[in-house]
Amino acid sequence: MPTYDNILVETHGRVGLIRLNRPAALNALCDALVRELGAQLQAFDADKAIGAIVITGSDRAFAAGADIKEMHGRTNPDAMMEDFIGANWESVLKVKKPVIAAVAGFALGGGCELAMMCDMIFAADTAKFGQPEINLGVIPGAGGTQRLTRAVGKSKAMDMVLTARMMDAAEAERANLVSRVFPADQLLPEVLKIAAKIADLSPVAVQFAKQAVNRAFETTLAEGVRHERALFLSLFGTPHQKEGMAAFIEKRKPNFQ
Ligand code: CO8
Repeated sequence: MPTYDNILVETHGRVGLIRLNRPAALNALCDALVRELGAQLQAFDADKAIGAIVITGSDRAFAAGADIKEMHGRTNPDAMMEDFIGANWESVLKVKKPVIAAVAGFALGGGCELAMMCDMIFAADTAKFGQPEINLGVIPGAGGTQRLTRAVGKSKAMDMVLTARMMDAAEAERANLVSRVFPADQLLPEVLKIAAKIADLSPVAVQFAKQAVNRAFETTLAEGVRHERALFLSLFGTPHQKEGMAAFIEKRKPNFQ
């Protein structure tokens, strides 16, 4: 397993786990961390032994945002030329396998945006989500105004982005920002179980399912349904469809690997 300065990497069976690991800065997403995260996501995506990926932080923080100390001195031309929000920040979006965020503690600013780029968010009952950039004289810059609005609706998104208030786990679940909430000590074991279940399914069907759901955010209903239909039909050309349906009929567990 590669070693990095700002993340820890583990495998649990077919699940790849990435722990954000800058405890002294509440996992603030400095350039080096974001680069390392991108590199490991790419490595897990390319690894046939991995079927799903989990990103988590510590009990105290998933990530408290982009690194304010690193951003503070940046000028506009520097920021434009370095493309500091570009390729690495969006590396999660390029992953074909499911990426799950397991959030305990603070998920603020870029930390909340990173979680929202994942395919699902599971939260500990200690989780706190927020887009507090307005307090710093800026606004969210890695998709926060768009993904939060699509997840929780306009009024709540405006409330969060304009007042910088944090949303706790219970509110985040009610508002559909997160899919399930677990007691803090159960979060990682439960998320690893969910990820392991997904990782044992047909990798092609899982990839297509992820692609089809994501298309719902990008296109019209009619085009999205056409896209879904094309993916659905193409799965009938895979051995996984034969295996999945045969296993049902023969009353046994399918073997997709
Ligand atoms: N950046 C850098 N350091 C941080 C950050 C951060 N975002 N958050 C916390 N830290 C550091 C603190 O400076 C402190 O370090 P030190 O001990 O050296 O002073 C350490 O982490 C512990 O933090 P606190 O002492 O503040 O801990 P508290 O428990 O008192 O407070 C909070 C916790 C409420 C989370 C508080 O730390 C806080 O408000 N943090 C900043 C949250 C924030 O504003 N996030 C948004 C940042 S901007 C952003 O994310 C833009 C995203 C754009 C994406 C694309 C750009 C690359």
